[in-house]
Amino acid sequence: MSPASYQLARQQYADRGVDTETTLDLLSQIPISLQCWQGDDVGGFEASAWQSQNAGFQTTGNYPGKARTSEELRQDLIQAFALIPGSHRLNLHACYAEYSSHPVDRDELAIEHFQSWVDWCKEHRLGLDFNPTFFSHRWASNGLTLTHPDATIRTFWIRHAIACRQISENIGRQLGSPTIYNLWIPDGSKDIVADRKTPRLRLEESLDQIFKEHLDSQYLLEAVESKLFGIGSESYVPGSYDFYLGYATTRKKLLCLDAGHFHPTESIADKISSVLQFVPAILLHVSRGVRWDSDHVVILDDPTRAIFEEVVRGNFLPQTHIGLDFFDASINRVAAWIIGTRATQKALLLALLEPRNALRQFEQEGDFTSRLALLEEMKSLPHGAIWEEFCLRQEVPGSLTWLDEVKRYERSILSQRP
Ligand code: RNT
Ligand code: ZN
Repeated sequence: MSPASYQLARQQYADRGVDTETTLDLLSQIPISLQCWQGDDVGGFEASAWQSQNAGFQTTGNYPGKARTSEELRQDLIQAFALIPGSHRLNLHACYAEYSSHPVDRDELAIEHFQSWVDWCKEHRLGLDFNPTFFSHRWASNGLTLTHPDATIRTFWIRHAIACRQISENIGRQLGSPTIYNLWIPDGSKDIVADRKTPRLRLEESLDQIFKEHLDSQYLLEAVESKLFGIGSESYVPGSYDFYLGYATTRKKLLCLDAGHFHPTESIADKISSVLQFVPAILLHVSRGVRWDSDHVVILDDPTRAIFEEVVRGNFLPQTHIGLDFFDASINRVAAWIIGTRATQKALLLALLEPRNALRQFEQEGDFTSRLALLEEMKSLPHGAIWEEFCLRQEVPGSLTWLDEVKRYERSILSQRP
């Protein structure tokens, strides 16, 4: 029996034509892909031979307890998933490979190096998404990969990207749910370039080689991710938004929209209905940039709400894949996952609780006064009670009691990691 607070809230929404029961059902069916890299500050556990400290992005903070091995990362993820309502996915990077005997370089990676992750996902009923890793590697140390002028280096990265496609398809097959493969490269230039054209031509050529072999879209969906700038690529990024919008449109790829990859006042919410007229689907990298692409933990803020309002209002849920992309090393890393995922789900819930039909009708009739009044009215409806009910039905703590569990985990597990 649901608590009285839910019954009252349910009635208030029903009075405005919103059925909270359908809403709760729908919300429970929307998976969020949790980024593995939040658990170890985008480190990965590869053989140190390949690595070089040049991630292309900055993690700040030194909160104790970061995962040092795949086992620890999985243990932390289990704790996070236990306090997040619904059933979700894991988003893995190739630099989280595990070698049984001898380490191989990135262009020789195969499914065996990720089989433990796949088995673990199967055991925990999680979908698994996958990314080639073009950073933290000696051949990415000058910041160039698929646009590198040296064909040897370029082909090394092309081989890596192809290997990752095959791994992704295999994962999708094994788990019976398509793996989202997302390609992002760190390539760019710190200072003014004299030739913006050639690296883009090279990128197009590299991508076409990578995607040449046809793989089954029943098991594999492929996205490309643009960026405005990065640390060390302030002046020029060949894989810009315009570049990938054109690429995804002409090659029928998914477009990845990372909330932190645009001008600070530019919102990805408005892009959704435009790009979905031309690309088959989108991948969201839900993130929170503070003044720059800082990858702060996602919270229930206006930009995040606007993204999901657009997704729901346009009926775009079937064409929208939701992944998180933030990494904060200054707070408890498990709590960061939980806060960011729950905030994303709350933004979805608020969007689903909108009286869409009424709003649309006001708009069609030109009654913009009523439209604005209703939108404002909805903000003070008791959505907290609906969220609590959602958590209750999904058997996770609704209120802040989840934090007590994380604190216990911190005392017994995280604080034991030197
Ligand atoms: C980098 C991109 C990319 C990465 C992950 C680790 O700016 O946002 O998505 O954050 O692949
Ligand atoms: Zn991203």
